[in-house]
Parts: sequence; C-alpha cells; structure tokens
Amino acid sequence: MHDSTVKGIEFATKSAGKDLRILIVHTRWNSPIVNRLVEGAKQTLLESGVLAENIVLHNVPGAYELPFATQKLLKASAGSTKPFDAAISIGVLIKGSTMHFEYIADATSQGLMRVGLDLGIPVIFGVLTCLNEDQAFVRAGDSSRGSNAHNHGIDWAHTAIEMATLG
Ligand code: DLZ
Repeated sequence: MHDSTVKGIEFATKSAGKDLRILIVHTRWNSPIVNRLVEGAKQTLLESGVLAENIVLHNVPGAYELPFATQKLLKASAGSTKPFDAAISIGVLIKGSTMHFEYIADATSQGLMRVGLDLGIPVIFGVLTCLNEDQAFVRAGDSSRGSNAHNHGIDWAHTAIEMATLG
C-alpha cells in the first residue's frame, strides 16, 4: 500500500525493514548539513522497523571517498552471517569558484552507481549537489533557511528499504 507522498514520490508506509541490515556511509565535509541528512535517514529506518543494531554508520572525509568506502564495506560484509541489504551514501557538495564541484559530483555519482551494479546490492545516491549552503540546508530539512524545507535523508531511507526488498 502506498499512501505517503514526498516530493512526488510515493513510498510504502510501514515498510518491512525489520529483517534488513543497512549501511550508511557519510562524509565529514559539510558535516552540519550531512549530520541532519544522516539523522533523517536513520530515524526513518528505525520507524520502518529496522533494528538499531542493524544500522551501521561509517564516515569518510569527502564525497569523492564515498564510492570506495561503500564498496569496501559492502564487500567485507558479503561473507558475514548478516550482510548488508543496502547502502545509503550521504554527502553534500557545494559549488565553489573552481571546477572541483563538477569533477567530484561526476566521479561520485558514476562511482556509486558502479558499486551498486557491480555488487548487486542497492546503493542509494544520498549526495546533494547544491549551488550554495542555503539550498543544501533546505534539502536537509532546515526551515530557517527557506520555504519547502524537506529532509532528503527520509526519502533515501525509504528508497533503501524499497530496493532492498525488491521482487
Ligand atoms: C575538495 C573538496 C571540495 C572543494 N568540496 C567538497 C564538498 O563540497 N563536499 C565534499 O564532500 N567534499 C569536498 N571536497 C573533498 C573531496 O570530496 C575529497 O575528500 C578530496 O578531494 C580528497 O580525495
């Protein structure tokens, strides 16, 4: 049953998260914004029935490191008794005055897609690519920074559960 609409996407409510193990890899770059996104994702996973001990957090320096770390941690868990069912890779890129933003955004999105397809485990793209800090805070649910604030970490958690239980 689908009855919860978030930014045009309908997610199944009370998703069956109770048997899932979810990896969250997040950056330390832009941590005030990233922490809000991680909290939104974590809270939503818990509300969807994922057990606290089955939500594993790992941090890396920046977005460019997300694909490598996500791949390494997913691979390491593959042989364990309770491998990860999905990963959410979270970071915030804010455009500066050089070409850094474009290179990192491109490499990170391509890299995360590749990790998911190569390993056959859903990897959720939790990277905001914003033109300024206000845009990023609004997308991390901070209503003091602009109208229509919404924490995208919530959507990423729902997406992780849906993709982990696909089929
Ligand atoms: C270097 C850099 C810059 C300029 N901006 C960001 C950013 O906005 N968000 C982010 O997550 N990381 C940034 N980084 C760091 C790179 O992602 C990476 O950590 C370094 O280039 C080292 O590989």
